[in-house]
Amino acid sequence: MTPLLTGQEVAKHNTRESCWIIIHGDVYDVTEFLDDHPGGSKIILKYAGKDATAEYEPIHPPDAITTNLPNEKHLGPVDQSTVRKVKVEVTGEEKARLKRVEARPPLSEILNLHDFEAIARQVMPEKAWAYYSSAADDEITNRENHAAYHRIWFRPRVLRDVTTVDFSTYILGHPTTMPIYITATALGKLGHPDGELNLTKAAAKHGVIQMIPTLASCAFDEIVDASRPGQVQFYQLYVNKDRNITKRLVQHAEARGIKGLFITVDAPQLGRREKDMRMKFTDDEPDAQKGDAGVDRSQGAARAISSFIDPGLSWKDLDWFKSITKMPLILKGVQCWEDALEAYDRGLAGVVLSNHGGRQLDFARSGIEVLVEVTRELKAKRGLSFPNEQFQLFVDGGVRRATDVIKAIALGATAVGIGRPFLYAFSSYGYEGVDHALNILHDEFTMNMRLIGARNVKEIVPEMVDASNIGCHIASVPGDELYNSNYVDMQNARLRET
Ligand code: 173
Repeated sequence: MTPLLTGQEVAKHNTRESCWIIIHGDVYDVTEFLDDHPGGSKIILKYAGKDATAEYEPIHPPDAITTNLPNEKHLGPVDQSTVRKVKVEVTGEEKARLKRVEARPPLSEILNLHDFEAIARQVMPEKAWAYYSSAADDEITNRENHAAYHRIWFRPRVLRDVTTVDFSTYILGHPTTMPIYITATALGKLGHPDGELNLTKAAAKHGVIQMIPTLASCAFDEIVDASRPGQVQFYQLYVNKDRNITKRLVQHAEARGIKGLFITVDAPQLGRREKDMRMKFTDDEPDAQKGDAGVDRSQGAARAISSFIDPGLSWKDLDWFKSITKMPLILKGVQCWEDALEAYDRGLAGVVLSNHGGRQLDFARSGIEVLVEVTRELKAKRGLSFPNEQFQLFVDGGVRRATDVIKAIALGATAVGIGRPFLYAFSSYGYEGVDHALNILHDEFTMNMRLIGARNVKEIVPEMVDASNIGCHIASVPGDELYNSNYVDMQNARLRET
């Protein structure tokens, strides 16, 4: 047996000419990889000769390093007792944050999904909060996603004996206790060390479906392994320029029992998320920001790790997907009826009407608004009625209340995706937070189903909502905060000083 490497030996390789790092107790020679690292070389060099696990973990799947480095660069395990812990200086700011973590209210005081966001904002590391909360450009669509629900009002029915209400339903033929699913969001470990597993466990307990993201912090297999027997999971796919990689991912997902493939179609290039960009995940100096790979490294973690996504993806690729998998195919990120119709005509299983949580095209309309035109046009052009088992419509973005979900169901959605609220729940309270969030939604469903007079999901019908103003963007366009804060108010005439 070769003797274990020591921390002292590793520490000698702390330069661009010879750069070794330790991740999860193993030593890697990354010298030749430095300029290929999508996140830039600077961030690696910061850990040259040291243990980089803490920095690496939240933003890489655990196997990223083993799959990207040739075998001979894996130098073997290090004797952990000889590794000097990288001293993380606890700044005053960090101390203050830890105090705020201690000051979190008990879950019993968290009354709604907004509360999780309010707490997360105060207790999350600043970078993580910036990444989760950020959205495209002026964040108009991000806020419109929620505001759009304010343009839909209820027309409840009364005297219907609502002693018991049941809001369970089926998504792509699979049962769920509520007409929602946990949608895919990247980089779960930025918010909590257990990352996406918090969602898997809570989804199991509540009988709801989790969509596993391509860019999860936890390994795909880890997330599937954490599921209970029979627990249904979907997979969100970013399509790689290298279709062999995509094929491997898709077929592996299918072999592991994934029940639906949600292909993201709204992100040929990642939107500008300026809150994220201002945080600069990398410590690159300004002149080092354009790497050899042409990846602009000034633009936050998301941009850096998304350079593999294929902007060349097109309708023509869909037949290929059908040829490599039997999983139902759903397009995630459809934004007008024309594309929904195309998806239907091409025999897909459904579409998610989504603008990616407002993180892509600013001034994209909300999913709920698009839902209204999609049901109208697909009825007119193909005689479809919704909800429809053969072609299912989903929406996501801006959902904070069961009333939001009920509005979408009334308008023909099969189910609604919820993303950020669950991230905020586990970032502030771990698994228990997600459990509590799902309890809140459950209670809200019970009450609101009673109040609108629907005993089951089938009884939530279009007549129960007035969405006639949904396309009216005059009513509640959110303020343009960046612009407003720069605008200097005009002044009225004043009296002279005496
Ligand atoms: O919205 C996102 O942040 C997202 O989808 C993404 C894409 C690539 C890398 C990281 C996150």
